[in-house]
Parts: sequence; C-alpha cells; structure tokens
Amino acid sequence: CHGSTLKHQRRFPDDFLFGTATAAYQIEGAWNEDGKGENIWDYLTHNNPTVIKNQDNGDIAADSYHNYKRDVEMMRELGLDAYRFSLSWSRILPTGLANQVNPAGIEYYNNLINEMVKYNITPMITLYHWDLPQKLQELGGFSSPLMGEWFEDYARVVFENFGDRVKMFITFNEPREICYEGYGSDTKAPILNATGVGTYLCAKNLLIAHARAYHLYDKEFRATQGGQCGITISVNWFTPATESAEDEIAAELMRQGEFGIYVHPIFSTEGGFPKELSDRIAEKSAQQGFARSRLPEFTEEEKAFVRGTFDFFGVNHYTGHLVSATEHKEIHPVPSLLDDVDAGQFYADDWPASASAWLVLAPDSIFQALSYLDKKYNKPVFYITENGWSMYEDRDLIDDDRITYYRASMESLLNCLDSGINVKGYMAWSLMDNFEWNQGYNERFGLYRVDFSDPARTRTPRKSAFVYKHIVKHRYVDYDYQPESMTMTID
Ligand code: PNW
Repeated sequence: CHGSTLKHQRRFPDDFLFGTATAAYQIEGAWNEDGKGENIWDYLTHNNPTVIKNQDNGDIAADSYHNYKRDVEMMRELGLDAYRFSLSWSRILPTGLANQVNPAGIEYYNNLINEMVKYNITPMITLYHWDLPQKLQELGGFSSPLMGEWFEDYARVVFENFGDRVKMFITFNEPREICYEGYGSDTKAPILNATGVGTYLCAKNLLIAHARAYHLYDKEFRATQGGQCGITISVNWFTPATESAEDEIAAELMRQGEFGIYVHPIFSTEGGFPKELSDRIAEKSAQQGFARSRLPEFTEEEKAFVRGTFDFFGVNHYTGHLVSATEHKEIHPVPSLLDDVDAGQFYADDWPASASAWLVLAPDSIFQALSYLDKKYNKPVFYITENGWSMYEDRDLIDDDRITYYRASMESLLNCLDSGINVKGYMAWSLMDNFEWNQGYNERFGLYRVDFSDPARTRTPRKSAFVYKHIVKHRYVDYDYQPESMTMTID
C-alpha cells in the first residue's frame, strides 16, 4: 500500500533545505598529511585497534581530503541545496590550541567551501564531530573546565576564516555520544568509562563551551557576517510501553537522560538541567555515599549564560524505543546514567531492523520527537541534521530497505510541516559510505557506495541516491518512481 493520492500531493516548500551530512574523521583520511595533528580517533584506532570492527580505522577512509571535487560533483548530481560537513580541529590547529594555525588545513576547507559556493550549495559547518586534538585530551578533554576557552579560541579561527561564505555553524555534534559514549562508557574515544561521573562532568563543560562559541559569534561576528549558530543534539523517540503512569514517568526520565540533559540548559525558559533527572541523580549520589551530586549543578550565572544560546535546533534523529518502568531492565554499572534512569528499553517486534543494532524503523518517530520538542521548548526553528539507514557492506546498489526508510522519514517530516512545526531542512546521513566508528566499514549509510578496496575510493550511486534526487527536485514523494538506469547525471 503506497498511501492515498492526497499523501502524494503533500509538498515540501521551495525554500526547504535538502542536503546530506558527513563528518571529517569518517570521510577525510589524510590523517597525518600536510601538518595535521593527531586526534583522539587517530589515537584510539592506532593504539587500541581491537575496539573497532575488523580493526578498521580512518587513516584513509573515503579519502575526501583528495577527492573533495568529486564529493561536490555528487552533491550537484543529487541537486542538493545544502551540505553539512565537519572540520577537523587538529587539521586546523595541530595541538588544539590557537597559537599555531596550520595553513594547509585552512586551505583544504577553503577549497571545499569555494567549490560548493561556486555551485550554489549552502555549506553548513559542524565545528566538532568527535575528533578532539589528542593534546587537549591529555590535558583533560571535556573533563576540564578549560574546554570552554579552548573551544572558543578554535571557534574564533573558524569564524574568521570561513564566516564570510559560511552562514550556518553547528558547535557540537551530539553531546550524548561525546559525553555518554566517550566519558561514561567504553565505546567511543576516549573510552574513559568513568560511568555515572564522566558523562555529567562532560555535559556541563560541553554546554559552557557551546555557549562561549555562541556568544563569541553573537558579539564579534554576527553583525558583519549575518549567519546563524546552533547545536546538533541526537533526539531519538521514547514511547511509554503501556499507558501506566509508571511507564510515562520512566519514558520521561529516559528522555531527560538521553537528550533533555543537553536540550534543557539551552532551549528551556528557565535553563539548567532538567529537574526530575537532576533530583534523581542527587538522590542516588547521596545513597551511594558521594559527598555531592555526581551531576555538577550550574550556578545561576552559568544558567543564564547557557540559556537561549541558539539560532536553530539541529536534531539528529534515527530511531525510536519503547520504555518500561518494570520490563526489559538490564543490569547497569553503579553508578551510571542508565542506573540513574533505571528503566527498560526495547523495540516493538514489527519495527524493521537495519544493519546497526541500535537502528530500527519506528513509526512516525520524527514527528513524535519534534512535536515533543516543539511544545516543551517554545517552537524553535529545527533542522534535521542527520537521518539515515545502514546496510551491510556486501549489499549491492539496490538498497530498497533504505528507500523505504527515507520515504517514511519524508512522510513524518510532512506531518511536522502540516502541524505547524518550523522545520526548515533535512540532511540525509550520509552522502557516501564512511568509517562508521566502532563498526568500521561493516555498516554502510551512503547514498553513494564507496569502494574501500580501490585506492581511488570510487563512488557509485545507489538506487536510494536516485530516489532522494527525485524528492529534492520535485519536493514530494513519488512512490511509483523508479530510476530508468543507474547512470547518474547532473541536471
Ligand atoms: C550519528 N543512537 O551517531 C553520528 O553523528 C554519525 O557520525 C554516525 O555515523 C551516524 O549517527 C550513524 O551511526 C549516532 O544510538 C549514534 O541512536 C548513535 C545513535 C544515533 C546517532
């Protein structure tokens, strides 16, 4: 069943920004070329290779450092309005500190930006997508309150060099993955595994760093450059498993632990961490013999400094969960975020599965997530800055499951627009296959396949690339559309 005719006629506005997203460490390669410094993913993959599937790493990745013209050509093939990419901090500042700028790093991003601007593709820059300069990690990384200074100094270099042509800046990609997975678990660099403590320290320092960069832009660059600055937070959806009050409370606490902890300080009217979560962590910390809450509170001054520091809200949305107060509860380390939240999460049996254990197609979940945020946080301007579907590397170019997922996302987005939510753009993850962190090259998200056994890293469009191109061009979803051939052209 392909839905009603009426559904087919629902359209995206002409000025809706359709694009794709990538991140520096996942695509660039050239890990030690032309003066680039080492970052925490170089360090992790080289010194602790067994934490990555097949011991893969991003040394070469899709080699976008040498293939950026082909990347922009693919954007033109797809007819994209925008492209979201991240800067490698240690390519620009090899030690992380701003006293030493690497001219070759600036030149690489200038070339990429100029190539995009030449073809009217709007650049959207993420300043930080998980690849901290290793030297700054050794000085404490996001555990250090100095992170705010380091990040502000780096942001100044970025705004000064690229802000004449780039009008959309995202400070951080996904604080949850940085803080929970990097500091509160042993999955992502720097695999600190300081469960229940590291996550919260990182959260506070990261939020202050974000606010410093925002205020810097606001005070010193906005008037002359006229751009916008926001942040991207991963917001998956959490539905109570039943209608019981206990499950509703559990689902809300899970939302606060997974994203509210980063959203509330910036987007709420009162600022600071979400109340129920912070009460819970304080209570558990006391029971566990801590002298103070493991969640460092903001002073009133800090709350005011962080509150309202956004021009838009970037949402990475992939999936949904059911949450129960009593069922599917696993044993978590004590202390830890998930022990603090103390709820079970699982998927409904009929939600289609991808190649990634964490990614299923949950019904209308973009709409559910954005409606919640829209109501709770006073109708901000939203961009979906990532959304996509993984398949195993050995699948061919006919990626019908990915097409099903993207079409479902489009319907859910149209539901947002119909209900008056101010969502202005959508970036598909990803333009091309890339280094999928702990899963290496085993899980693929690309609209274009990348041949990682070929030194040229040849890119070939999948069927989903043609389908996405059709949506971008016509601004609606045509369920009968089939590409005539697999040969891609620039219209
Ligand atoms: C994002 N989850 O991470 C990242 O921003 C990308 O770098 C990454 O390649 C992409 O998603 C696909 O994994 C996520 O648990 C990690 O829901 C985990 C989740 C969502 C996004």
